[in-house]
Amino acid sequence: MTTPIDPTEPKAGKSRGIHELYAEDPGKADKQLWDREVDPVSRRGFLKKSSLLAMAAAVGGSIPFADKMPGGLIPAALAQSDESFTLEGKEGLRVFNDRPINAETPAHLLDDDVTPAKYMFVRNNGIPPEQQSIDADSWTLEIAGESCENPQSFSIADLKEKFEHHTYQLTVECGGNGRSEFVPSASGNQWTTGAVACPRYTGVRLRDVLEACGIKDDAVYIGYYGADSHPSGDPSREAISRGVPMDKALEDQALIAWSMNDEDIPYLNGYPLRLVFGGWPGSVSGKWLKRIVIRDQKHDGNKMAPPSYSVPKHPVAPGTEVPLDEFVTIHSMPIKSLITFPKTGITHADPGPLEVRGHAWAGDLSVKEVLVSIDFGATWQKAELKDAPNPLAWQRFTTQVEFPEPGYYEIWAKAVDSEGRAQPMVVPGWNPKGYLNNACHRIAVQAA
Ligand SMILES: Nc1nc2c(c(=O)[nH]1)N[C@H]1C(S)=C(S)[C@@H](COP(=O)(O)O)O[C@H]1N2
Ligand SMILES: [Mo]
Repeated sequence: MTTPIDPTEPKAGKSRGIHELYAEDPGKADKQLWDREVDPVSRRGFLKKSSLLAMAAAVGGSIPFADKMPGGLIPAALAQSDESFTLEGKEGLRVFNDRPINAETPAHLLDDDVTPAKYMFVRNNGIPPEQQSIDADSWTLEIAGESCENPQSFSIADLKEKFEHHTYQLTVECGGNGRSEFVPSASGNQWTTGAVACPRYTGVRLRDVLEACGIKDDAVYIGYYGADSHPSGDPSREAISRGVPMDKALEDQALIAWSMNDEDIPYLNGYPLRLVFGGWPGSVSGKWLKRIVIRDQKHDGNKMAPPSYSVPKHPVAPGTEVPLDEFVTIHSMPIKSLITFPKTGITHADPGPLEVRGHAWAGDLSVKEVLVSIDFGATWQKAELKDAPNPLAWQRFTTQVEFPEPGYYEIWAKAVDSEGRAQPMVVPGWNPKGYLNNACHRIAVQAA
C-alpha cells in the first residue's frame, strides 16, 4: 500500500515519520522536496534537531546515534516496513531502501511526452550537497584539466550571459535500469523499468564553453566533478566522477543545464547546474556540477573504471567472474521501449479496441519502428511512431489493440533502432553489474 504524505495533515505512525524526514519545520512542510527552503538531506542525516522527537515517535524510540546517521539514509524501521511511502515532490515514485536516495517511476507515470520534474527518477551515488548550502548566485563552474588551454571559472550568470542558450528534450536512462531481472542477481538498486526520463533541459552547449577555454589537440575525454560527497564521508573521494569521449562532449545536444522543463532543476536531480548527455548511461550526466576537466587520457574519476558502467567485451555465461581487463565502458544505450498506457493490471471492459501507447528510444540512434503483440509475440502489429522533437529524445508510439475474446492478455512492445537492431524478448546478455537490460516491456490486461 502506498501512503502519500500530505504535509498539511500530520498522520499517525509511520507515514508521519516519513513526512518528518523531509520537512524541516511544519510551517514549511508544504514545500516540494526540492524546494530550496526545505532541507531533506543533511550531512548529519535526515534528522534535523527540530524533528528528532517526531522521528523517534515514528521509529518507536529515541535514536541515540541520530547525529551519526548518514545523509539520505531512510531508517530501516521505515524502509523495511510493508508500507511503502513517497518522497515529497516525487509522489508515486518507488523509493528503494538503499542509501542514499534512489527512486524509480512506475511505467504509467511516464506517459507524458515530456517527463514532468516530479516523475523524473532519482539516482544518487553519494550524499547530495546540503540543500541550504546551495546558493545558485555564488555557484561556480570551473573548466580545467591538462588539455584545457585557458582554465576558467564561470558563475551561472556568466554562462547565461556569455553563451547561446539551447533547449533539448533528452532521454536520460540509468545504465542499471532493468537490473532486477538478471539471474543470478546483480548487486545495486533493483531497478525494474523506471530509471528513465525525458524532460526538456535548457542551458548552454558544453562545446561552446569548452571551446571558450581552449581545447588542446591532445584532448580525448572530459570528466565532471559534482558537489556531492562519497557515502563514506571521506572528502578525498568523489561520489562519482565520470565523463565522455570528446566527440560525445562536442555534440550539439550536450548541455550544461540550469533548467528542466523551464524551471530550476529539482534539488535531487542536480540543482543548480548539471550536465546532460542524452542517450548514454545517466551516470555521465553529472549533477550539482562544479568542475569539468578536459583530459589527455580517458578520465579516471570514481566509477569510470570497470566494472562500473562496463560490460564484458564478449558474452559470458550468467554468474561468470569476469577479469577487469575484459570489460568495456558503456557508451550509447541500446534500443528500448516502455508501455506507458494503459497501466498494467487494468480490466478493459469496453468491447471496442484499447489504445496502447508509450515511448521508444535508441541511445545515439533513432527508433525505426515499434511493434506490439497481444499473443505473447506470435504476431506483431506496427504502432504509429512519431519523430523525436530533436535527436536523443524518446519517440512516442501509439496503437490500438483488439482482443478476440474475454480473458487474460499481455501486451508486449518491441522497438527496432535505425540500424535494424530489435529489443530482445528475454533478458539479454547477463553481466556482472546488471547493466543494459533492454528486454521487451510487457503489461497485463484483462479483457472483460
Ligand atoms: N554528482 C552526481 N552526478 C550524478 C550522479 C551522482 O550520484 N552524483 N548519479 C548519476 C547517475 S548513475 C544517474 S543514472 C543520473 C541520474 O540522474 P537523476 O538522479 O537526475 O535522475 O545522474 C548521474 N549523475
Ligand atoms: Mo545510473
